Amino acid sequence: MKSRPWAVKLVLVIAAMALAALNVPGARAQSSTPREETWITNGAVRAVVRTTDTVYIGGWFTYVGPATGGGGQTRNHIAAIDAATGAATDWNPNANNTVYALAVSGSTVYAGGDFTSIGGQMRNNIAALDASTGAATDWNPNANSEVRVLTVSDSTVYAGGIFNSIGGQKRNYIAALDAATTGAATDWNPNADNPVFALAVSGSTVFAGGFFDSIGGQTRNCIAALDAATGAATTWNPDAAGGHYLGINALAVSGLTVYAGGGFWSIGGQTRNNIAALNAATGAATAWDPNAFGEVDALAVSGSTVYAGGDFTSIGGQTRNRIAALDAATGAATDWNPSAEGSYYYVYVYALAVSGSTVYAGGDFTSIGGDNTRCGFAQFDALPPERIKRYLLGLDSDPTGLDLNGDGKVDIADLIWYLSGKRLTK
Ligand SMILES: [Ca+2]
Repeated sequence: MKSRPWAVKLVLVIAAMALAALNVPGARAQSSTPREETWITNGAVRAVVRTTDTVYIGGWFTYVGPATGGGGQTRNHIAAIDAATGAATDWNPNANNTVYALAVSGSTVYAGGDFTSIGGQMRNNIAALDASTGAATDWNPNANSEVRVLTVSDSTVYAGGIFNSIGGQKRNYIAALDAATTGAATDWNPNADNPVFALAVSGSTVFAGGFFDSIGGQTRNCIAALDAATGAATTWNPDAAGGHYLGINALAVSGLTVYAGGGFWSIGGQTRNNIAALNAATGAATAWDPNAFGEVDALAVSGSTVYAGGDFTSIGGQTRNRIAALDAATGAATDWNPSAEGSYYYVYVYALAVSGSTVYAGGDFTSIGGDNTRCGFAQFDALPPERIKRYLLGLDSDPTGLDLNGDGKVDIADLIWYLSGKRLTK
């Protein structure tokens, strides 16, 4: 075999450049193809929360199982997926109707939805579940209508939704519940005039989004910042307006930026279609402008990437069907393009979660990332070069699938193998 040292050198230089490029913090090369082993559902996934070793999902499904068919389990509206294997664990709270919201704190999984029984107990629309057994604890705020969003901060569980009473008190659409007691509402009472669908806590501020025109004692159109001590609206007032349907469905806070998604044509004093970044101090829209064509229903921020889900068909200057990764600096869509598709006229990605180099997506899609067997739930891992880099740097100890050239070890040769186009893995 004729040796070509110049070609070897070129490949090594390219590999070194690629490795250097991959070392940029937050620059994560994500696979657009979902992990095959991770189980799917038979219906929409509305909430996804990842803990150290478990991915909790909620929605209106009644079954979870392998995408290849068979071997699944009945799981009504809520399930736990083993983060390592992708298969459901034995955990089975068995809700009798939709779970819209999940939040985890320590050994407790909080669930919100429109159920009347869960974890073996009668629980109206909100419950706390033992993370080991799936049994409902004594915590029982008893909401009179749907709970759509939950977030936990220290000893407080914040709830938003369509309810007018919760935790033993009259509370319109938003409440703070004592996590330590049986779920009693605290004195905190922003008293919105319409539903609250998004919450994010940052320090002593609770950011709220939804369909309201007033909250915390002030006129606030669909988005507000509330004092975590008093419940009063602060002066922060991005004032969402316009939209085929006007509302804020998703909020995410990262440093001094509040990302907002929903249906709107202007916010923070600027023209912004359905997604925006707002200064956390002033409420003004930053220059970031991905301009989504269609609603944004889910947001997740990780490093220099903002993941968005919804029913949009373009965002960040690119055609992107319902799921996209956006550069947090420029608002441009990255190359990541799983494209969620479905059998309905409207298809949504409702929930996103990021953990390390893994992205989880939930929705009512029946195909995503070119996998036509994948219904409801998908997991996206880093591309092999990114994982090889992390493995070689000792940041990840899992060599599964990284020996691309099949010589029994994972090293720089595998990166070269991938970059030379001999991609053994998809
Ligand atoms: Ca190898």
